[in-house]
Amino acid sequence: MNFWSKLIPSKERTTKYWPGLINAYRDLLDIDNKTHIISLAEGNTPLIPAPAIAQACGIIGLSVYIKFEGANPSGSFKDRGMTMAVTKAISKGLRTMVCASTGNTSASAAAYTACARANGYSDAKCIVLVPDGYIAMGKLSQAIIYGSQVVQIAGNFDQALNIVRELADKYPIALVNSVNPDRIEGQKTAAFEICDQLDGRAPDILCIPVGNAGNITAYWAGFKQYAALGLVKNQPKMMGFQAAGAAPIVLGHPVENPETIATAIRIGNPASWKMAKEAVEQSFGLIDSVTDAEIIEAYKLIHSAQGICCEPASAASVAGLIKASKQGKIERESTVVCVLTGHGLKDSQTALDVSEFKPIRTSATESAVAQALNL
Ligand code: AN7
Repeated sequence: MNFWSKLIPSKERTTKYWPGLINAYRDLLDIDNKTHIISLAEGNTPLIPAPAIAQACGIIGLSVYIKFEGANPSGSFKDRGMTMAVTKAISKGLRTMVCASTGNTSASAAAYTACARANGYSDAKCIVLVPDGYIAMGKLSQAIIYGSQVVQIAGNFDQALNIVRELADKYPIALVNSVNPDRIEGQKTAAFEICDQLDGRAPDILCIPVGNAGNITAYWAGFKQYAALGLVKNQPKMMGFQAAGAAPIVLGHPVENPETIATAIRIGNPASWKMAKEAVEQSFGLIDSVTDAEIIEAYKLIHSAQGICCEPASAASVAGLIKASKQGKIERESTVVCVLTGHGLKDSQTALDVSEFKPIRTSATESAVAQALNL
């Protein structure tokens, strides 16, 4: 009997229509009833039991779950914050969204701006600044096809963020990076969902990749709010993981030229640095780095041993859990949730580059195929 076999079969073969996360958690969010919501039915992402990852940790009685944020409409957790940020920007009368991005924020901002156009704001526009040559092709293509104006700068994310902050100060445009508190407000719903999915408990440990540090900040806000409301009795230890070549919080100083294969978290001076430290300290968690080799090993394991499709940056959460397990930092019988922040199809080139499973070419006959396969 595994997790799935123990579930009671439901006579209801269709689930109720999911109203999007603002409507689902409206009473817990800073939003009034008159606001016109811009939503793509984001949220309600699966919490998937991950026995292969638990096994790789080698800790007795460990339960590992994946919060699969790749199942959001634009394929990443950014949609949670973006439904809120674009909704609020539109309600304030702003029509142009701007962001700096390592890729996912730009895809999400572009998607929600298109959604705003569909919902009566035909003049809504989106401008995204990305580091030229350092964003995964899937994300770039999303920003383009959703109809945003992409600006590729000869610089990194940190420089792009400085530029968009200045633009938003000077012009009547909405900054939709996670320095905008509306983004954090939307993203904290992921913590609510995890507690709901675990039947009114928070996990013992939450493992999460850290880039600009908005998401770890949002999760901690969500867990604290659920505990304060008495909806859960416990709070998780927050364990955040940066890529070793882009690990300013771990090192204790900004990194001028961050480098990692996990381009989504190639960030040297996180905007929510202080809040990330607070989350880790208040929850008795930790912040650590994982090397690109550890990220890629976890990335391959998540796919080939577990069947879940995530991008390299997301795999930092699992790589971090495995590292912490080996260091004796994970207690027996713990319930751990690893957040997989973005969908693997955004960066299929990395999958092709790193996998040891290679396609074989044959002529188109049964015998040639059988021979090539050594059947
Ligand atoms: C897949 O898109 O910063 O610590 O500009 O895309 O909240 O920044 C993306 C970040 C983790 C880190 N996983 O989250 C952007 C951007 C994925 C990401 C992070 C990002 P934060």
